[in-house]
Amino acid sequence: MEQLLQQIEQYKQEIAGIVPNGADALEAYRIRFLGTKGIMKSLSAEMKNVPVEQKKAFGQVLNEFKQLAESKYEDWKNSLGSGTAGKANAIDLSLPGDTLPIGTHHPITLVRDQIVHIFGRLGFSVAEGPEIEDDWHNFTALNLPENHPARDMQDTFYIHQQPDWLLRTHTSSVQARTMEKQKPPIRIICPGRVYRNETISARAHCFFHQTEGLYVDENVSFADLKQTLYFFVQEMFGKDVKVRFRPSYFPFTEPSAEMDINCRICGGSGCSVCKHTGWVEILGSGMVHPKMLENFGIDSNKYTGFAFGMGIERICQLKYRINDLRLYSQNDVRFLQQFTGAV
Ligand code: 2U9
Repeated sequence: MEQLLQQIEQYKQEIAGIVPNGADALEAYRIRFLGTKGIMKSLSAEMKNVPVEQKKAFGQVLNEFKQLAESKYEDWKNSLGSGTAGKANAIDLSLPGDTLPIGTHHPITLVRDQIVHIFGRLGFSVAEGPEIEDDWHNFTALNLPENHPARDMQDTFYIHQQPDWLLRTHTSSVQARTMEKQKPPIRIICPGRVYRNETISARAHCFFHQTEGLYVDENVSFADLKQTLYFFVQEMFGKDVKVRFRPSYFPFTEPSAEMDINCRICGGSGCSVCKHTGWVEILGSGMVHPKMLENFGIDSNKYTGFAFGMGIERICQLKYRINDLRLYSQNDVRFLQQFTGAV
């Protein structure tokens, strides 16, 4: 009993010394003194240990203390509505709202939209397809039968439970799906994310973005391919851009060619991006292999076509001088905030 009275006296002094401030402190006070596991509750629980003859006196002290703690709480609460502490917490609905920071477009989105826009002006429409593909659409239908060495060019992520399924290694599967259901003329571009089993570094990533294109009609020629791609780079990089085509190999096209442009970083004088050659490769292309047209029931005597593929990150690198592929997926706001404006 002695001890309890002493304790209550201490609490009273503590309460008397409290200077009321913000709502958070008030709530902390309420929990400490008046809460379901608070001081008041535990003092009341002591009643059972007090000798019978002292119960009445202890009850009175406790009651008095309870009233003191409660009135402190009420006064404090009321003061929040009017005093300085209250003003700090009160909401003034007449004030203008906080402006939220405006987001920016990801550079990959900016460049993809620009590519779509440029080819859109030439009559290409966007086609899309699944990122989880089957072996047929990603490889076999594209002239890459099982054991074909070119399959090794693209280390593939296979789905464990379903070995026939994989993460697409290129968006060529979208062209395959389009040729399956649509007859010529076909004029599409296929932007999208692709996956390859690569160790992540500044120069390689296990996913990146491509835009591929396909044009199949009567009388489509290599000259059409060259002019289309020349128009594209002029629109993307400026009229002064220079191009060159080099013979290459892709299983889906014959003949095939890679296209270089003069280095946008150093202007041709030599830098690490162009490996001091003055030229950078930006895309692969070629005339659609007749066998591929036949795979999809398109008469290769009547129709011809061209196709191309490019990495969006590569175009971004040249436009914005982004030299580390990891920056695209780290989502560091300091990086992302640098890209403003719509296309
Ligand atoms: C069909 C017919 C033709 C797609 C093509 C390329 C050339 C090419 C790569 C360049 C760099 C992609 O980002 S990259 O790895 N692509 O060079 N792609 S022709 O040709 C097709 C595809 C599908 C039915």
